[in-house]
Amino acid sequence: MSELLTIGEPITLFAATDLDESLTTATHFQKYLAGAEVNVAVGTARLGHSVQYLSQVGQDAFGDFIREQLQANHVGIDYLTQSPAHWTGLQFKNKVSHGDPATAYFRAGSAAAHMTPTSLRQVDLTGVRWAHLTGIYPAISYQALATVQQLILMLQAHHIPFTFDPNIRPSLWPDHETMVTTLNALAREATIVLPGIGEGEQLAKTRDPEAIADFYLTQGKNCQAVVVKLGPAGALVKTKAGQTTMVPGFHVDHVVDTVGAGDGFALGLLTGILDDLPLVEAVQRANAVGAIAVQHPGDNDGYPTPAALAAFMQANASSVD
Ligand code: KDG
Repeated sequence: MSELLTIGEPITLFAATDLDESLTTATHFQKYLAGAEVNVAVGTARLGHSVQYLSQVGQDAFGDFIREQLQANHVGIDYLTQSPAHWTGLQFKNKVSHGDPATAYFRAGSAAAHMTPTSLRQVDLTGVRWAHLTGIYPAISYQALATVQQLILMLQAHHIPFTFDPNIRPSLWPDHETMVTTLNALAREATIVLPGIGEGEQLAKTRDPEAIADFYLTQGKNCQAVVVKLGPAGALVKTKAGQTTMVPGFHVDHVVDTVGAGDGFALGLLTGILDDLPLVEAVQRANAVGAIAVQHPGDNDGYPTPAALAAFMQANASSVD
């Protein structure tokens, strides 16, 4: 079995190549592998750790594309099935010189949305050291949510810790209250919660990073630490033992695309944990992978190899914001 297990919906992403055109006017697109948990899996494998990605795609050209891309990126696909009855999810995004790109999803009723708790029957947790869950996959259908809840029970039965990144996607939820209640219920089970500052504002109803951390540390059943992502400023870490550390981010001159940076942060942290780094050093690595990610157009194409990560951290040690 692999060190890391994650579950999610893989997406075939078409990213516009013409700058500052809307999705209506853009004419040229490049095809990429995407999906929040896919990104984490790809980046984790690139940093030399074994990972299994649990999902379902359609028996269509894009499902084949995703399977091939995962294999090419050394992500384990023991638990990737292809359904003849449902399509693979698609996403489009434009290319902008400033801010976040516009995105459009075509994923309702996708193959991944049709997984159920019985899809977990074959999963062997022997040797798994950590799992990573996000708030995107449980948002896409009731079956997906039930599957995640079942996986959490299995992880807990095997004493396998897991990170939870809320990854708020309001358009995937029936309403705001359901989103907040469900994401907080999932976060309550996690070992480490990774909210962004904007997510904390919606989920914990405060913009104070330490108060966001306290919200999850107090509510969590097994929460050992909360890492609040503060964008270019870095991240605030607070542990159950009460230790609070502000870990500054790395300066980036030119941001190409912010999508995938949060997943880069998560995989930096996860690989740091798998490498037995102290938590604050794992968060430094998380900041570095996030900073590298924003300098590339696809979600995960910019994630570093161990050599590229070491070179970036050494070269930019003095440029922390
Ligand atoms: O975090 C990156 C994701 O936003 C992207 O890959 C697609 O899964 C996706 C989503 O729902 O936004």
